[in-house]
Amino acid sequence: MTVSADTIYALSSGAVPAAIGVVRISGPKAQAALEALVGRVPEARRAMLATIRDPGSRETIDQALVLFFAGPNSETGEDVVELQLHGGRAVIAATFAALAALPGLRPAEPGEFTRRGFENGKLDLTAVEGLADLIYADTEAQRRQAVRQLQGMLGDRAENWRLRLIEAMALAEAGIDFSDEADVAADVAARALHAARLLQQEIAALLADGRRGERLRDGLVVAITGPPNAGKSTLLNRIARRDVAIVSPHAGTTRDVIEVHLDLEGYPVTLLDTAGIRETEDPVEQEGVTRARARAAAADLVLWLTEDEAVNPGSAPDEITNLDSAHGSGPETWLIRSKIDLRTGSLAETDARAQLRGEDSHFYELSAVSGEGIDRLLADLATFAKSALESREPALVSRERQRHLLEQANAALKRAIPEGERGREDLFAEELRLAAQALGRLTGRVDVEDILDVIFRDFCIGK
Ligand SMILES: Nc1nc2c(ncn2[C@@H]2O[C@H](COP(=O)(O)OP(=O)(O)OP(=O)(O)O)[C@@H](O)[C@H]2O)c(=O)[nH]1
Ligand SMILES: [Mg+2]
Repeated sequence: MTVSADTIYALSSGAVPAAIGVVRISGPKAQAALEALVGRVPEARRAMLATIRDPGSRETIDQALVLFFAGPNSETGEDVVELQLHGGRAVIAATFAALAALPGLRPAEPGEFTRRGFENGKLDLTAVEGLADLIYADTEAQRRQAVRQLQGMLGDRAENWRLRLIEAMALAEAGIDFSDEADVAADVAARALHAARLLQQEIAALLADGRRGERLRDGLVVAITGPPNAGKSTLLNRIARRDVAIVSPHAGTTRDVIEVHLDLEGYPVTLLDTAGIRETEDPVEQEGVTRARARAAAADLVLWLTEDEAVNPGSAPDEITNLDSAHGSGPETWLIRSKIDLRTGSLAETDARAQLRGEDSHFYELSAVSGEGIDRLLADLATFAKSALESREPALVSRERQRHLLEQANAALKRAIPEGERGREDLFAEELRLAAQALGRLTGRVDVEDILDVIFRDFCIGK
């Protein structure tokens, strides 16, 4: 266990003023700090109502609920004090001033509490990442995924693989040692090879998840594109239920890409409004069109919006085809006919045509002004997001860092297997070592100093 010399403190609850402000103190002087503020220390893990006083002036700062957690049974693994104060600015400021005056105490850096927890073996790196994701989760599906990570679903599996790899390495090395006794050598080598094959299959299976975890963490991207004036910005505003984008009868209003984050039945979707696609002399609009095309090509789904009544699901407009062919297989595209409130024909007729087409076809007719047809689009978007992000097996990989290390382990195992088959035990063992090292980095067991800063940087102070 690492014992830091410094004792750290921070406001761990949200912005003040608030009903309650939680100040946490962690480190070797935590207990002494509590004694200085309160005069006594409650039984560990028992809440106590106490008067918080400035240790210098003895002036009362606040009445608070205080808790003491004796290390190593605490979140950081060190002695931890929690003060549940009234969440007023002056209360927190006076408490901080009192703490700062005590020897050996200093304000915490962002993520420092969690970092101490990691260094003291309270949670592995994948769980730390899960904790960060949990704090930033916007939707139910993201929360569920973050909780899985925090609970160690990926970390435990990686650690299990790493231990099995170490066993296989030991077998391979035993094979080298027993090379005089051919039977023994052949037997242990075969066992090591079998273990490596199994591990490689398991890691490859985990990686073959269509990047669902990463997509869930980042949110699916849905781009609204189409000719100028089709009503793209009006549709975005309607779905966002606020005036995010400027709407005007002037063709070529939108230039920048505008993003709105949606929670569709628990699934995160980023909806993009883009510049209307057309040939133009205006250099600013040209840049807008370039950006629109680029973002649409990289999206998970494109909504092609047009008021052109001649366009129908059978005849995809050229622009869609261009969008697709530019990137081989482009994103799935749904065709939407806008402004149906302006149409002279009756809506009953529209409904009848929708019936004929059947519910599967992704062709929509709607009015962003009257709201007609929006519900069906939103329902289908939610279904799309659900099927893209969810499957029976929850995805365990949620970040590029994790995928990269698992791919390294997988690649090392793939190189190891043919070496093992050729009886080159030393090369076989070396590749297994590399695979184990990659898995060790995933959970933070080895060689992690360089990546720690990157991970903890994203945390807030007090976490
Ligand atoms: N009647 C009616 N008018 C609409 C509808 N949607 C948009 N409009 C009008 O059409 C005009 C253009 O709407 P925008 O939302 O700015 O169109 P856009 O596709 O974002 O246009 P650009 O940004 O220029 O590409 C505005 O005058 C809107 O009020 C609709 O469903 N019904
Ligand atoms: Mg617009």
